Amino acid sequence: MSRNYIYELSGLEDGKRVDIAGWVQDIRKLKNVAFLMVRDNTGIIQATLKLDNETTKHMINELTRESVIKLTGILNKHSPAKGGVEVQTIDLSLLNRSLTPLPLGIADPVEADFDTRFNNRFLDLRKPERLKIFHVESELLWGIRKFLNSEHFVEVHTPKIVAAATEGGADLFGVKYFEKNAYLNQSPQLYKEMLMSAGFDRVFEVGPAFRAEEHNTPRHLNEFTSIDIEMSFSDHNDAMSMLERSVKAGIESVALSNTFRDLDSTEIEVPEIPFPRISYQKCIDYLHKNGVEMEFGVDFSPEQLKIVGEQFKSFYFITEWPSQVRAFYTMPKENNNLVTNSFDLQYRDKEITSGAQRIHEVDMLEKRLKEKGLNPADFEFHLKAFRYGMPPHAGWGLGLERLTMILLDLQNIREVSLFPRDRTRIVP
Ligand code: AMO
Repeated sequence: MSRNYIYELSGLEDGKRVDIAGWVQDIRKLKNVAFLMVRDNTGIIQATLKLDNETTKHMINELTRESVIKLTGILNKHSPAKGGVEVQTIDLSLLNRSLTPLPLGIADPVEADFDTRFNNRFLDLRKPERLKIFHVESELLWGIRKFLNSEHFVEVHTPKIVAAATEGGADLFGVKYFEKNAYLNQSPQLYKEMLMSAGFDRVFEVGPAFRAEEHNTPRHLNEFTSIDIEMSFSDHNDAMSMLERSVKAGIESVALSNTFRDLDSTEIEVPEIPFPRISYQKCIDYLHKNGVEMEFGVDFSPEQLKIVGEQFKSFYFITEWPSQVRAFYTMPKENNNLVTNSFDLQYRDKEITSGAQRIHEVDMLEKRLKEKGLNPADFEFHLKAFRYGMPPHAGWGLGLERLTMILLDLQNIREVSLFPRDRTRIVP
């Protein structure tokens, strides 16, 4: 079906014949004329329709809000309607009539409660401000993909049904895999590392990660999208540099994009790199200076991160985490085994990415597995890749929803997930 997108119309000549298609957001009937507000994914426009015959009058009487229509008309650029542009309808077809009443109004000034919105997410997503979130997310990812591609990373797809945990034994969803027990993968960690042994040099993956975390917070989903990289002959500093350049490229891509069409353009600030780096120990010192207790060897609480984050305007790295709070594969620092060559990328109080240089020597890796209470035999398929020539390597995992959330200053991660999976929600 050939048609004009609504965002294009203001750029066309007055008097031009146009075809538009979309949803009827609002209908106002007078005696001899009807005004329809027609919305597509790029904008909204008023269409006028003369009620000068019985067929048209009948059709308008039958028309409900959110019905899908197609119309042909003449563009009027001297309209008293908002924006000064309207379409004077010549031909209107009803493609699909919406039931009434709607479970969720699209243009209602008062926002519905969270459950009503997410139970009717297909309607909730019709709101232009929701659609914009996913345009931003798409553009952000596109920018990061283009950047990684220009840096010679190969995009890969690793299994999501797996036999072993990556990020420690807890928080795993079990699945029945014929006569065996399997899990939904928490992260592509082990597979991206094995690909370093396979000689891929640089890989990235964008895919789902599953975490059976019991808590319900505004920052956690039970299924999220992870952007992962792994790079050979590299350490944590190389990985941090690749990360800040990736984040900058993604945000730049959003800032330069014109895909929002008629939607309000967002004020996106492209961050300057390099991002500041502060060690875990320095964060503790800062907390102590501010009268907040914190022991070495535990993770920061959200309240502690709020205080640490006050020192920075936007992105910063926390480096040199203690080995107690990092996964078994994390490389210890050469002259100080208490800490690791690891980092988190933070945006104020929010964690966006974790990464590290990895252990590439098999004996050390086995030792660390045991220290973490894991059984090396369960990881034999993985350890094998380290016995026959594993290069030094490093990488990171970035939560796409978290990055989108901070970019748009949204307070709940569910807003940036089309159909969020949380502790209580699995439908729709
Ligand atoms: P980590 O477990 O820290 O590290 O996860 C990496 C990033 O993924 C995002 N993230 C989440 N987003 C939403 N909901 C969740 N439940 C959730 N959990 C994590 C965060 C986080 O920073 N294998 C390592 C990465 C690596 O070292 O390469 C890993 O998975 O943005």
